[in-house]
Amino acid sequence: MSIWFTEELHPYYRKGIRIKRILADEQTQYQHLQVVETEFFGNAMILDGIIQLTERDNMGYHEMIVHIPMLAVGKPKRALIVGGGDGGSLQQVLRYDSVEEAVVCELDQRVVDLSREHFAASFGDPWADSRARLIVRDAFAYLEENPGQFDVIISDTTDPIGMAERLFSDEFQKLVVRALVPGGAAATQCEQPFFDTELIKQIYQSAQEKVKHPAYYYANIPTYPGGGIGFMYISDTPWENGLKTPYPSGKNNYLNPEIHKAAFALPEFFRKELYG
Ligand code: SPD
Repeated sequence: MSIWFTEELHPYYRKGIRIKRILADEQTQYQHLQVVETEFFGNAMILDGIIQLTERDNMGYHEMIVHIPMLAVGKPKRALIVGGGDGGSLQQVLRYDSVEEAVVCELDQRVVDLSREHFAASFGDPWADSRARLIVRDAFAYLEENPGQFDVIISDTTDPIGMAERLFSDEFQKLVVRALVPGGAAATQCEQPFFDTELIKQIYQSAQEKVKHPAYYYANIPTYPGGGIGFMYISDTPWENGLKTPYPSGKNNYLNPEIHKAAFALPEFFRKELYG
């Protein structure tokens, strides 16, 4: 079998990848979950018709959403991953010897189960690490109950559609900031400068009201719309602090010191929109 999978996240833009076979296809309690083997990108996870990750290009996403806040904080002890049931962010968080506990608050147990089955070659089994704790629960409720608990929070979510829309709200951001220890840092999945300019502006403005050093940064991921995705860094600690921190053990495949700095450089049209 060889078929094209076409994704239409925006009504005016489509992209496609060629698929060799379907490895899993089920309707969970929350979403349509597919795992496919692709022609070029290795295995891919698709949720409600939207590509979440592929084995070949997920490193840009997971290394950047995790290491930018982790390095800025220095020696993070407790980290929270909101979403992230695939284990990609968890794998990166656990590279830090300083981490004593990494909590993953994921709504859909099936994302965890099918990822363990189909992405072990890429992510290993981070869940087997004694520092990892999975909480299958709505992140809003969990954050409400856990103020001042985390050095780093990573909001590794789907796109702002349906039930995930509120994870991009001011209310959610408030809870994230409240759940950080003083000087802690968060990074949230923050979409695409060309397609989501207004949403990113809103999220940045919200962050400006809550922390001293919010900033937007970007990574190249060919299987996401526009070839990449951005993140909002949210902290009273400047992201630049991370430039001086040694990398954790293990291998980076995307992040290096040049990428770390360059990720915060924005194209002029977008820089003006965001920073004026
Ligand atoms: N448009 C796709 C955005 C996907 C963001 N979530 C990725 C989850 C990987 N852990």
